[in-house]
Amino acid sequence: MSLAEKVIGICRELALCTEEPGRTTRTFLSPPMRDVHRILTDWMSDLGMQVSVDAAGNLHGLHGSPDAPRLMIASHLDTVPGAGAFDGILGVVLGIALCESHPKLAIEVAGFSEEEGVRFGMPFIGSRALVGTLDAAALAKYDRDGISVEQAIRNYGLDPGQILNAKLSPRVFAYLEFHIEQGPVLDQAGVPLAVVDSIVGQSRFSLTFKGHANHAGTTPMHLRRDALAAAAEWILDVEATGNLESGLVATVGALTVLPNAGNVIPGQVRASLDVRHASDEIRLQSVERLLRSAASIAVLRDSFVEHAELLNQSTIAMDPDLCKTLSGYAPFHMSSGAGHDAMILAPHVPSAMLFLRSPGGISHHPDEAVRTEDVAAALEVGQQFIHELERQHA
Ligand code: HGY
Ligand code: MN
Ligand code: MN
Repeated sequence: MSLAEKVIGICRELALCTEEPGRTTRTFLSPPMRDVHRILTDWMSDLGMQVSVDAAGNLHGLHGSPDAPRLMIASHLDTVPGAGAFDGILGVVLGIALCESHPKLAIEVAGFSEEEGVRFGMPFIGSRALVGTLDAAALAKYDRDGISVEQAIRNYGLDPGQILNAKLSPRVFAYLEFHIEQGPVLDQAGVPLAVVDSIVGQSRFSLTFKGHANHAGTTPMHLRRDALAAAAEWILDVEATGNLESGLVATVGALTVLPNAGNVIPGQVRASLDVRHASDEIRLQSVERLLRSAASIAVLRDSFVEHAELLNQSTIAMDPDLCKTLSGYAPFHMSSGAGHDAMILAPHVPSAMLFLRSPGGISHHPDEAVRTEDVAAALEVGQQFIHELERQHA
């Protein structure tokens, strides 16, 4: 079996570590994360790597001397509900696979505990802990079962009081993240790999529309304060707004309807909002417009709407020197519409990303895939990149 085939096999094995039998769903420090940690820890230990888990639940493996300058190769271990087998995890598995080729450079592989933002609505918990931006407010956020981030860390057997010690080692001089593209660009261009120049900024909000629950059979239409009808009118405005600017995307992906019964007029609806654009100005203007439209729709329907900001992440450029080095081996460049941990690390350490082609442009879906030859190409580029960094740091 080739190393590329081994990488794909391990990703598919880890996809079976799930909260939901029959589909891949793995959120922040949920029970299947223990199996992922065990499988990767066994592999890294066999390679002689020093393995640890920090207070934010990030898995770390160090190959080489603890005192040597080190390259971090990382991505996330969590998934969206009904995920594919490669989003996030491929970047961690490729990092460990590159340690199999006995690099002289010290390499720290990290598997971040949570990037998608599924459990708490707030993304990047693992990498934000590493760069010290996971504050008390973030630790206090709770999931739909009323469990806080802090309690989830405790439930996993870790000490949230040590979060401040879960910091990026000062010995890390560069960060590299391999990730599937998750879109159609490379597939349509017939290109296996791409260097990522920048990652577009994203805003995430939770909006709560509050009307009045009532009997669906006895309440005349003109006397209703239907929170779901208000949210539905706003969601169409979200779609219309996304169509106003090229490169703008605006999505409502999650809805919670209360009391969620067919014969009750919805009294309350919580809706997610995800807005992204390469220009922070256009993104923030679009968000403002959508918050205003939600408020005016609510007023006209004699209802209320509240909003909570969950993320305001600027567009982030990757490190030009690292990108230039990578381009020597993978000439195709593109920006990323998907968010990645690299955008959290980039303000703190020179960072680079290498995309692998997503056949059919499919992701956040069980049909997500990679080609064996593209994984082999990524391993080849990774080895050349490491050798060049070894030469620069010799
Ligand atoms: O949502 C994203 O951009 C990424 O998949 N976390
Ligand atoms: Mn994802
Ligand atoms: Mn991802």
